[in-house]
Amino acid sequence: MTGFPFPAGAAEVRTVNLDTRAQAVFISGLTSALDVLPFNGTGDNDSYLVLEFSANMLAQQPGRLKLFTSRTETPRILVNNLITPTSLARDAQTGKIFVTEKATGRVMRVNAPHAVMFDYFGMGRSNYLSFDFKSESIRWDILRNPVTSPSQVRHVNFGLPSDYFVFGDFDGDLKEDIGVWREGTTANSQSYFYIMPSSNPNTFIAQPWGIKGDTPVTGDFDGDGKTDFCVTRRVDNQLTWYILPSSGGGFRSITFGLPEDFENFASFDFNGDGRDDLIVTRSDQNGILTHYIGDANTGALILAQQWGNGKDAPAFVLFGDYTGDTRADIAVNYGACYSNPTCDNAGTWWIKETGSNNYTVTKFGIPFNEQTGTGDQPAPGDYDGDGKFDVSVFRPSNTTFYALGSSNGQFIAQYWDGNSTAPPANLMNKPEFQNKSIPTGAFIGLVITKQPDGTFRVKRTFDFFLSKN
Ligand SMILES: [Ca+2]
Ligand SMILES: [Ca+2]
Ligand SMILES: [Ca+2]
Ligand SMILES: [Ca+2]
Repeated sequence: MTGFPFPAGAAEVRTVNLDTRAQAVFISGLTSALDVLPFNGTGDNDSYLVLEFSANMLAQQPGRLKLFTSRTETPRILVNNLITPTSLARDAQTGKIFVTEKATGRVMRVNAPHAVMFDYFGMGRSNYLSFDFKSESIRWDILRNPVTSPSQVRHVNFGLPSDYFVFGDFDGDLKEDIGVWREGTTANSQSYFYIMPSSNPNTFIAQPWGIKGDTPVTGDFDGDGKTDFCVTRRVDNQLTWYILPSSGGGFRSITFGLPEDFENFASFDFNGDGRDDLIVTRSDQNGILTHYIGDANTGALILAQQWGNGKDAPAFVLFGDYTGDTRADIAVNYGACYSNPTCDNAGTWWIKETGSNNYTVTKFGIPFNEQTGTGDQPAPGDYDGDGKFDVSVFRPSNTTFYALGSSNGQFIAQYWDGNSTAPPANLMNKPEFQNKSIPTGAFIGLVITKQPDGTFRVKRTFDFFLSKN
């Protein structure tokens, strides 16, 4: 390497045409770039790993491993503490990335990167996603984030209104795949995951997995960067998880939790080992919630965390990494209080940081009122693309997503009615544009509410907002 002090932003990845010897800038804005690797090996790539020797040579800062899910957008930083890194390699089977370090003489192993939740375009941010239930099949209406002009959207008819939506990156190309789980019938209990892989959207995968009565759960339990098929089943007074790992090796059955617990549809990694964990939530008679996190290989308890309660207001539980340390945290968003809709807790987000005693409380949006069904619905995701989930809601009354960007606290507002990013004139007088769709966030969490008889009931937000059961 020559060119000390390697000013920030001056390094590039260039393409070279071997026949004409013409060069062109491929990725710019890098600092002391040393190595580049197409993420998917060969073929039509649009994701790249780039290694930087130092983030700032004069300040003796460590090196970084960057992931470009699009070569023109801001990259994700996978590792920022490499000491004199020199080259990288990736094991496609396990998804692991290896980096050599010159000064230390080490080879570092980096966990497989994962798609950002609800990122169907591969831009490293959650997309604005809504569903249209008005026809026989579900229409997925996906608005790319960041929103461009003209906007880039996908409209895909996939799944039936009776299906369960599933979210994940099953083919491991760092883009979410559209998918559903279709429960079997009394006559034929075989159930199926149907997935439209983003790497080959003209086909679909039909994976028989589970039987009638099971619950679909998605997560990357083996840590190879691809979402695995999983269902849970309540048998013999146990809660059993049936996982089909994408890296092969046959299925696993793991016992974790109690039959009366609620497993989250989407799994997250709580200890930062790159594998998603088993998550169940339990309420006591006083409506106090405890979340149990288990290892997906062994079923061993990793964490038991009390957080949130349904005593004064409905409480939405939304797992996700809100602090950006690759470990999932627990957020609880309270709706309007049962007796006093404007009570202090109404509309607050209580976020418990995993691995410390820290938590934050943020008031945001219009509290969801269970009696009237009005107000904001939580819509978790990373909308500003900084690797941290944001406090974010969807407001059905004006079909608008609102988020508080975690990178710098900016207020994000995005109208999206499934067809247009611009609200019609006099929106409030046009009921056909209101309450039109249901946001994604409504599908991945849990909610606890107090019943008229004083008992508490936990439901999946999927069932709660779709008024199932
Ligand atoms: Ca994918
Ligand atoms: Ca996997
Ligand atoms: Ca975290
Ligand atoms: Ca964020």
